Amino acid sequence: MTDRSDLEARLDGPDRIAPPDEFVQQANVTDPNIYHEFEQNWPEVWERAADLLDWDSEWDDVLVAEDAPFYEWFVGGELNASYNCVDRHVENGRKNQAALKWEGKLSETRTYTYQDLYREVNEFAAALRELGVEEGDIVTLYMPVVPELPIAMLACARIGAPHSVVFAGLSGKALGTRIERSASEFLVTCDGYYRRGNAFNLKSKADDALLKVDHDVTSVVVDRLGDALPHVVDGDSRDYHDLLAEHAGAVVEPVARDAEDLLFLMYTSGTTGEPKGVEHATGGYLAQVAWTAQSVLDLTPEDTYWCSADIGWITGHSYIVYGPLALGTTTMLYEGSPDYPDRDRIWEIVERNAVDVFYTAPTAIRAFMKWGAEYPERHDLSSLRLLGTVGEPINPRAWKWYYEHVGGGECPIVDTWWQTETGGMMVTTLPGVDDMKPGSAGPPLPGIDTEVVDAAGAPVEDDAAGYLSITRPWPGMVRTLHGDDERFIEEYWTHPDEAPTSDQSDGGWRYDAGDGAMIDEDGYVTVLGRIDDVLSVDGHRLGTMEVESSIVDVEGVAEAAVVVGAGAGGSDVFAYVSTESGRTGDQDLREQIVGNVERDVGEFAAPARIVFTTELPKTRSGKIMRRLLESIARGEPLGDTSALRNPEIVGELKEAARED
Ligand code: 6R9
Repeated sequence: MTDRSDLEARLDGPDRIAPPDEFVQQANVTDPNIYHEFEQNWPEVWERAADLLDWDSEWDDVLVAEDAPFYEWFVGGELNASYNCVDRHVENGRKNQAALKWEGKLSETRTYTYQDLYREVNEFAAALRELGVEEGDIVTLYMPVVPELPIAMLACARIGAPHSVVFAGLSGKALGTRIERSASEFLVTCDGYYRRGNAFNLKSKADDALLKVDHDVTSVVVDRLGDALPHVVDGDSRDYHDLLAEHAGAVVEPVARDAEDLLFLMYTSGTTGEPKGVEHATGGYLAQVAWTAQSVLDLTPEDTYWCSADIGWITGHSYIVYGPLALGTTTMLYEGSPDYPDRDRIWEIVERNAVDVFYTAPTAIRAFMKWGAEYPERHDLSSLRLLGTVGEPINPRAWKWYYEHVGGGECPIVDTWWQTETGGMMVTTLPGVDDMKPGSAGPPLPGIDTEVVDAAGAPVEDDAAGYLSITRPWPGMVRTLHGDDERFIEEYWTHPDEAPTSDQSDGGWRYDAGDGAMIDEDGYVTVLGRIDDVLSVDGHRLGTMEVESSIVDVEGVAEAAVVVGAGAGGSDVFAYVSTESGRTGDQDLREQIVGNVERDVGEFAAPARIVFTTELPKTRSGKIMRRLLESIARGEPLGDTSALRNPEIVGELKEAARED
């Protein structure tokens, strides 16, 4: 542990912290010239990322921009993601190394070596084939963080069937919509999982979903709960472990997939209630996540690495499953929550497994900070070498707490900005190269170009706030929205004619990230948060519309607006609800609202607090002033309220929020 006074001096000094020497000496990337090299040799330099993978056939072109913004990467190349994440490590003499280490909710543990992973991926791939899954068929996966989830993902990838993972916290209704939209005819789910120690039925949510789907769906059910819940396998369902037994020892040749073939589909929230089916291509995606896992997370095959996200979201896809496994690392899977059975659960797991690299969300860090340093202090965390955060802006205070109390002042922190749509990390320091500035994510990665622009698309000055945009394509980028090319262009892209600064050589299109940001004189990007109606709840992305439309479905509710509160972990959705005249906001209405949101969206989105009001604060143009509601929810100063049509409502809301 670093000397305390030295650490304090470093943290109190100018807000710029150099990476600790000991880290730099062993880091995967240490040459500052890497930025220049990428610049000089773009886009060919991206071959470095692709070279981390084994290809069945070499690509002809690194980038094809002919049909921009439908960019194509490593065109003509062929590879298989499952082969890259599993077989090649077995072939390279590392079959006995742990690939997955799972920590279950009730403190059960399971370890899969690369050989074990190889066996089960092959057996399940054979089972999927037998069930009729063909190359190109979309397989929906609806499971909590159990080993069978990454195994099913890799089995799909092996036979060229794109997966569509739906977060287990989403409702049956949300699952049904996603199955219907993607015309997916196969579902792999499980009987249930534990929530705070109680058995929770997932299969019944999946059954609800299937009732609303018009086509036939064949499902496979994993027995997760044993005797804790009756394991139901009925009708068109098959039992996962029976299928494995039937295909024991089967070997399935990995299918050579075109670099541009769909690896997976991931539904994410947008500004409207309609989920967007983000498509990721096999070659570019895998290259970018492997490269960033190596250069940013600094992973090596010897590492035990833990990303505490849920595999049901992009962070889990890219940095629990594909990135770390492509590099042959040991990746941890954690099913539980950070405070069960106690608030030192995370640190207990880090110590027991000697975790080298830990990656989590600011909302979790703020909860750790609130619980107090005594919890990490109970454990020996000296195995840690690097820390990361993702999902939302991290405030400098939480950053410094993480640096000091978890990293012991000896681990760099990478604050990684990226999105479901970017596939992999985009803006972050390189931990072996760059100084860190708490609160600022860092410069765009080598090969990535960002710009902060005003509403007209012109770049703003240093340190001025604007819209974050990306001015060149990148390998892991979203290829389109499933079945909706038009919406893809509309949502994200500005045409070169309207983008005054764009370089035309790569098609000239500019990607609009939907975030507010500022860039300082060193090129460091500080992300301010979403500028659209998208919330980040407990690290998960959620459209306000999805929740609000579910609330206003309740009889007696006139209008609703949801925001996220101070974020001390767990669901922190704060709902403001105005009622119809004659209806008062009572306990019964509260319960109905919570029940509706749980049913329509999922339990993670259920409001933790509901404030009833006579009216919502609106601007003169009739827009709900969400920023104000957010400040009230967080107990922050309200700022300028002069744009309000009904300023008198503010006092009432503050009062009601205090009482609730
Ligand atoms: C990976 C992921 C994307 C949105 C993104 C932004 C926010 C992510 C951030 C960050 C500030 C960071 N975000 N990382 N904001 N600093 N380091 O989270 O994907 O669920 O699609 O969310 O998350 O607002 O636009 P996704």
